[in-house]
Amino acid sequence: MATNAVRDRVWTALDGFRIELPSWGFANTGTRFGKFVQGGAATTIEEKFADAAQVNALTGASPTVALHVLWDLPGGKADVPAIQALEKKFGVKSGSINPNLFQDAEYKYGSIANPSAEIRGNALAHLLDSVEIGRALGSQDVSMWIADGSNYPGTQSIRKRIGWMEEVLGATHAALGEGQRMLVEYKPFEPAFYHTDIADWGMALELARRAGPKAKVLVDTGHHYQGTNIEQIVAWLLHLGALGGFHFNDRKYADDDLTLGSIDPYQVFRIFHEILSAGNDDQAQIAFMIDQSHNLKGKVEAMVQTVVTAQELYAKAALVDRPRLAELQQECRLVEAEECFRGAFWQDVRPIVREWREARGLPPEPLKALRESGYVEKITRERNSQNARSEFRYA
Ligand code: LRH
Ligand code: MN
Repeated sequence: MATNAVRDRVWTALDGFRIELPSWGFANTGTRFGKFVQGGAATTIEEKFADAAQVNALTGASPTVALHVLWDLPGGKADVPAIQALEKKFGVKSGSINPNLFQDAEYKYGSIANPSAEIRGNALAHLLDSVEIGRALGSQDVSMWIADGSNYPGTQSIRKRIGWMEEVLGATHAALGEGQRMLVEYKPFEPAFYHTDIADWGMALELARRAGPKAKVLVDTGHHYQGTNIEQIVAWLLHLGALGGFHFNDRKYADDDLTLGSIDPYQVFRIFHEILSAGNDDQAQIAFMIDQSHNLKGKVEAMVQTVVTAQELYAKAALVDRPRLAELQQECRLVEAEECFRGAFWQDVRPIVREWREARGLPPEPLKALRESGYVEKITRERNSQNARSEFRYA
């Protein structure tokens, strides 16, 4: 039976834990080799808000949904009133605004790093639209992933492209309004396979710093080479006051976008420990977001499972006796320190988390509640014909 102290620490942690859902996580996605269409997948922004609201109602931890501009606001700023109506209807707010600078044909050789000043201008225009949309929706973050890069040595000037990116990111930063931030996401490769212009945390950090004080770094857990110590990067970014947020997912090999904690839950625990070891002010600045694509798992089910797993891993990290650990670390009492640290990870917090849910008027078992709600069957009936029409061909 958990002591009151343990229970209080877990409950306090869960009361403050929020994680944002990606609208695209509810839509039919796939790999370049295939897309397995699900009858209940969301194809409209209304359906994405409805699914996000369902996940929030079951978990109590996901009141915002991240939007990808060209996928969710194809009309740009003109779509803002419709989004605001959906926010009211479903009780979930728009979260981070994600520009799309990776799908238009003109961005074949890059967007903000493209040799063509005209194309860089078009990319800047899209970023400024995204800032405008964020301001109109009252969202804090414009979260940008730049897919730019090249596939063959010698085919692009890496140095010139750095300068071009700085110009565009500086102009974007200048347009940010009160309370707005821009998050710079890095990724080592894909879709570019020789060089990627923003490939690691150092490049993202320097570009953010040069853009200005409202620019921070976004850590997508799937965007690291094998063997990279991600929590060390997190510690550095916290130390530098440059950590803006996370895209959580999991991977065995590359940017697999699998569900959080499905491959390496201890990794997420170690990241949460670095966050919880930071001061409260720092913690408040850090946006927790999910960025996954559910090709095989049911999309709403996978999202509920992900939020529940994140809550449980955050609760475990909250159980680390940090003052004791600091003592043991200071005295280099290695095994005791490791047992103090890892011991929290071994703790089964699920009974305490269930109690917390009941105390907060939430279903004790969100996944079971989802199944019993018949929600997935309902949306599958409603959306099947729409999804049956979508076809995918690689070549
Ligand atoms: C790129 C990425 C980025 C999103 C996309 C859906 O791999 O992580 O954050 O724009 O996934
Ligand atoms: Mn991402």
